Amino acid sequence: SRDIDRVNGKQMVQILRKCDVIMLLIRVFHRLYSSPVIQTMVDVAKRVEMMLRDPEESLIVLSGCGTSGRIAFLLVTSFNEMVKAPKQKQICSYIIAGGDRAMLTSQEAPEDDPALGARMLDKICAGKKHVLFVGISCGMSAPFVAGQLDFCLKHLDVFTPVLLGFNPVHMARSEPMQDCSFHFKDVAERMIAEQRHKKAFVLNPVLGAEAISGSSRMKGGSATKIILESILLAGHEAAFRGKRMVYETTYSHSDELAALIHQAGESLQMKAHVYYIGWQTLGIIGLTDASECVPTFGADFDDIRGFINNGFREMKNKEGDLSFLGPEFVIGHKDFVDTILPSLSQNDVMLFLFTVNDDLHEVTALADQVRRRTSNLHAIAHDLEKFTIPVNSVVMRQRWELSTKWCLNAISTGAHVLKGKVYMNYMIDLRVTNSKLYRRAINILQRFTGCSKGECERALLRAIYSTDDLSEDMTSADVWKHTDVANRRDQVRTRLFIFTIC
Ligand code: S6P
Repeated sequence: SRDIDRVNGKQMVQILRKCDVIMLLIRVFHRLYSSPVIQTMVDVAKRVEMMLRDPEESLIVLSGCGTSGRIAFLLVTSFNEMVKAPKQKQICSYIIAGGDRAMLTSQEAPEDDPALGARMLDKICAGKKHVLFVGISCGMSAPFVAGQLDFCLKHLDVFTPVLLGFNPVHMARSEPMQDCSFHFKDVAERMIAEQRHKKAFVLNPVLGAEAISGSSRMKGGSATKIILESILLAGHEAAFRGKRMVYETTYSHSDELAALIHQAGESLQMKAHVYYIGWQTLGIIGLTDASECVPTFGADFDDIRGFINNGFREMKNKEGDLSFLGPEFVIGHKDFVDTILPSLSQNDVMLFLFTVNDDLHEVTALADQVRRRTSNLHAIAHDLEKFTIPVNSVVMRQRWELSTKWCLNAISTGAHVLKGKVYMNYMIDLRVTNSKLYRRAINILQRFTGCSKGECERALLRAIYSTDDLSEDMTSADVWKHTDVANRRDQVRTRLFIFTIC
């Protein structure tokens, strides 16, 4: 993908398509090499079954930061819907670092806090006798998740921890964590040791690099969804077969996708907007994709925005209606009609996301309203035609969700590439708001300047502290002190950009 910043939309879709197919080959690859990955999935699926047999005393928790937490939320929503548990007895629960607001806005700082992760997990599991905990960290790096796994390892009588990530354990992060005596790699190694007694599980198939280096919202997020769905449904054979069909159906529309990338790219370049209007879980996929553009490409929250039918009522998130938190949290279709529609222009791209199972009268009525203001109106609409083998409606919806995720990831990534937010395949418009991003910023500077690590770190610190004369206090401070300063500067709207002049 190194040339992704120089190709047209059609070639971009081909590059992304090749990256996504690697995920689908995991199963073939691991079977060929009789990998333990499939066995581990079966073992974890058995634990899910045990939890379902004893729902009163048991809980399944999916947890992660950023995209990993958003995927956890989506999976939990679908799964609880499938088992139709009444709200107070939900068998499956999610944790996202930073709380529900992190579903719509990037909250990078809590990702660095292992104690916070452990506290949130402890709270949510109060009174449960058996907890299956799945900690998701694509890069095997998030301290928040490490803190939770460590907590589980100390209470193996109640917890069965599972680590889901896409790096080998020896490449897990070994950097010290805030107020903590262990690092991520320590925890991953302890998990491996417990796996021998089937008391803990590490699921870490290798996916290869992301199309945009470090943008784990793409392949990492999709693989998290595929793997956990397979486990939760305890039917990984059928699920994988279905996913391949989704892949073929989605990418058979490469020309239309390329055209949408160009439309969206042009809009962003004209400082216009892209609006996703989604129904049900496709609305959640739209909200997620839109909110991730802020940390991934340094976008403004209103460059690409998502809206869902019935707003927070449809989201059914734990903390309820968050619209009082600010404009980023205004997400209902009605809000779109009241606040955006009156000033919608021909340069804005409108993208409707729905399926045959949605209220098509409602879709048509909204489309008619939009058409009065612009003809730049598009849709990703799913029907049943392509799928000849009958499957239940939950599996069908999961397939529509994955297809929509792939389309939106391609459109938002492609549009930002065209806007110049990616150099080669690096996200160069980066805010240094947690330790992972701090390290990434230094690596990017090193990669493109050829200067030493020390020189690049000092350059970064000079930018963070806005001074050419770094004091001893500044250079010797911990990483989280630096990211804290960078975060606070962001609050006064001084953004810290890392960019390359080429
Ligand atoms: C990546 C996204 C980030 C990550 C988050 C967690 O595209 O912007 O928000 O999801 O940093 O990463 P990980 O490696 O712990 O899943």
